[in-house]
Amino acid sequence: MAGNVTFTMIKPDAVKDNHIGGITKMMEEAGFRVVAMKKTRLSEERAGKFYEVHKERPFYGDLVNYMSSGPIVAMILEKDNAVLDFRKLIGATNPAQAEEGTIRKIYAKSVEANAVHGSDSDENAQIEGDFFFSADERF
Ligand code: IDP
Repeated sequence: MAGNVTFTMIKPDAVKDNHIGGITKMMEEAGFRVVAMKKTRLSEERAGKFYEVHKERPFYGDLVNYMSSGPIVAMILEKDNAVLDFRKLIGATNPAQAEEGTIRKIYAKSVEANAVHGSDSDENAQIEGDFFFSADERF
């Protein structure tokens, strides 16, 4: 299945504002199939671990606080060319630069509270999916 899955989270702001359904609908309508899905809350420690690659970036502390501030929805999604197609569907990191019709353009509030995460490589999709889901939670 390598190359055909990506990992996403609906971030705390979008969950709080009741956009789980709207965002998931956009994903399904774009051809992604939900392989695994869970609503959970990251502790500060787990959020710090998930975003460890950004440890040296100035926004790391704020990002960890934000991502542990409320529940998120984690998902593994399947589709041909999943990682790249999903990055197109979510749009640019900064919603001000995101294209019309992308998830972030519609739902993101700021560069930090940008509604959704999307893996940036096949390798990270596997690592991030494994961070949240065991084999018997995938269908
Ligand atoms: P991505 O999520 O589009 O791949 P990354 O550069 O990997 O973007 O950054 C990870 C997350 O860190 C972003 O989704 C966003 O929530 C947050 N972030 C990125 N850049 C900034 C910034 O300049 N200020 C505050 N938060 C940021």
